Amino acid sequence: MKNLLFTSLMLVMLATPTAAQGTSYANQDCVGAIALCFSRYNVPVTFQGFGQQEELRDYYDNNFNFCLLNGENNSVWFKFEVGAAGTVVFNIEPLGQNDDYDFAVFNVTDLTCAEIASNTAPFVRCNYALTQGSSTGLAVGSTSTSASPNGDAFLAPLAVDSGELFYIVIDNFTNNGVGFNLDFTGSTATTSYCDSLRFVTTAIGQIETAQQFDLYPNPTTGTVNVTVPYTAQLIEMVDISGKLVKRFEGAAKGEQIQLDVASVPQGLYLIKVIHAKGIATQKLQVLH
Ligand SMILES: [Ca+2]
Ligand SMILES: [Ca+2]
Repeated sequence: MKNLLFTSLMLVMLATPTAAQGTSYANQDCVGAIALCFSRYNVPVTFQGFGQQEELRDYYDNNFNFCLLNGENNSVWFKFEVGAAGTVVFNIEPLGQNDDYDFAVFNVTDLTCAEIASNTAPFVRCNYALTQGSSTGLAVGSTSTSASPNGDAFLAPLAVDSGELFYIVIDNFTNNGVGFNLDFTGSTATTSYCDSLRFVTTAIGQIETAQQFDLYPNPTTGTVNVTVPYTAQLIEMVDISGKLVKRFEGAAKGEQIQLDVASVPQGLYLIKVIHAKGIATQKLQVLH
């Protein structure tokens, strides 16, 4: 059935451009991934389309063994950075009986979202099993690391080490999903930080450009001032591997936020401003 659906979808997608319509979420792209802790989450959101960038189709086109044959359909991206080593399990429980969630997990340690987009970040789990209305994920007792449409709903737990960084894309095969629960509570590993679940909407075609906030001085040796001409939900400083260095929750329109980077190692960083219309990013050089 999934293969038939896949074939039909491919024909539709070949016939028409695949740009998503209407509202999407910044979290539908790797760069907007929400950092998770290993607890239980409720995600009552209908994700439609692939966001601003269709990372998975490009990835699939260049990775023969990647299981998500139809690329990125109706997706949302999460990430976790490992605190204490251990195992990771999770359960994606659909809230709707028609929803068939699939997923892939990428090891992005020492890499960035750019390596997923350029097809060089390794995927460590990939599941495309037909699981309409039922759960899928990683579970103790499972041994597979990848599943085709007729494969196992659950794959092997992931053994992770401290400091490693992983991205998870959860993709709904149907386009009218009503959300899911995401439960990591059986994991023995821990995470080093997590975000609140905040799904930032962005109108297609209206994502802000990198120049739309002020960042000075740059390069800097001690502090850097960030001024946003709009209300921002979150300001993040990440290193080039994607690891979070600093975070500032919320900034009013025109407010100047000062980040102290005196204790941050010299190097190149990204300042990400997350706001109602998307994510704006600029490079920051720290010199000492
Ligand atoms: Ca995407
Ligand atoms: Ca599935």
